[in-house]
Amino acid sequence: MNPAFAAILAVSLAPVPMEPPVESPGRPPNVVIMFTDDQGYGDLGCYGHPTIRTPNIDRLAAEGARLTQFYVPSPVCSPSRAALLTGCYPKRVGMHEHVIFPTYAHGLHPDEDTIADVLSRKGYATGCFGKWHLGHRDGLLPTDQGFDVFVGIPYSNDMSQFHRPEGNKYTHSLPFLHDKEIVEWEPDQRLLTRRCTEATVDFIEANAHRPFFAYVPHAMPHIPLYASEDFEGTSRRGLYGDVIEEIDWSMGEILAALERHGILDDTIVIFATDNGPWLPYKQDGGSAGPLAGGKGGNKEGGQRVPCLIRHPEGIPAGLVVREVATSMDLLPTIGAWTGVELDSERTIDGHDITALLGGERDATSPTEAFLYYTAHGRLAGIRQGRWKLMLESGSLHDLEVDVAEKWNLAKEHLEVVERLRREAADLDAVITSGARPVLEVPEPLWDPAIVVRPEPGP
Ligand SMILES: [Ca+2]
Repeated sequence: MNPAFAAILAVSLAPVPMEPPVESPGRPPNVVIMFTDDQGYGDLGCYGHPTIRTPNIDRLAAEGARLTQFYVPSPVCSPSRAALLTGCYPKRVGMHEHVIFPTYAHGLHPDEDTIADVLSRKGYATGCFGKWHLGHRDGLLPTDQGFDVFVGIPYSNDMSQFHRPEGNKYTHSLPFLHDKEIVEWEPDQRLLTRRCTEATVDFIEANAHRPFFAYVPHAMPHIPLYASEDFEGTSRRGLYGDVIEEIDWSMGEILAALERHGILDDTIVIFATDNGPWLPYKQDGGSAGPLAGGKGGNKEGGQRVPCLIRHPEGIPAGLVVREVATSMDLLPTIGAWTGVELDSERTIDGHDITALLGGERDATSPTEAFLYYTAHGRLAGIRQGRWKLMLESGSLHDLEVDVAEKWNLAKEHLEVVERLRREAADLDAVITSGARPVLEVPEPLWDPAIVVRPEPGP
């Protein structure tokens, strides 16, 4: 065992000062959201992967809900993250036009109400541990968006001249941040999952006596893939599987920390991913299981992702939700479960899905229609009920029957095509007319062209 890991293990095995579980009846539940990067619908044991082992994440399915038709409203990182945190279509918050690159000056407007903002107002401790990717200038970082603390990287792990296997267009180095301070350039990416897990566990330990929100957007399995030496070479699915199994270890560490403090059942634990697998990277990309397509596209594999939610007070164990739900629903649903009031003046697109998750018989999705937007924010399609219409190709699929989108039924259902075309245009027009601006920040926090060479690895 390497000495660094031995030291970490020693710390994690050291007796934890046990505070008695807080049993004050009015205490709202804690919230943990793990949101991984570019992990496909098929990349978990509980979603049918034949060789990747994910017992800790699968535990959420056994003890909570597994959603089979859960969507993110963009097939790429930044818009998807904006939607998760604000409960809005990316277009409504101006974040629909692709991802934020290191030279960009804009980001999610700090006036938007993120999950961290609303929980913070209710007295929650809030922390973000992983990859942010919603703006990296002063005023746009996690600590400007409702988080008390941030540990991680400001954008994708490939956004560095040292870290892209092919097609590298970057000229600078990747920073690792604590709040807004650069603590390191070119962090050892083999340790990213572990470091962000340890920071999350430390945060839980420090805040176990009060309500908290931990947002854990792991940088992995976005390429380039890295696992720590304890995981590299240990899975049957190659490096990609090693990375997923380390993410599963991370979930195990977090669940164990909650159990140590007697607060697991007082915590809403959510696992989801920001978009589908990055297929051009072949074995370094994941699997969308039975779905067609992947990251960057509007086929189901790009936008339908795994989602598991454990919250014994609100969800019966082993529930499978087959209705449509979206990442935009998490903010209003968490609001309902925690008793946090959302700003009634602010329009959001997500819906409270506590009834669906409560396993109520015949509960149906409150999402009347779901709009698909391209990676660059153009309206691409609509789902309503069983039907999915893609606007440009005019193809119509019955997703209840044809999950792989193989059979175009447009000719047989011309009236459905016409109706969906109108509805998509109308809904998009409403979002566009109510859209709110991003914030541009003229001054960078660090020189975007800076190059700091990584330390040679051991
Ligand atoms: Ca992503």
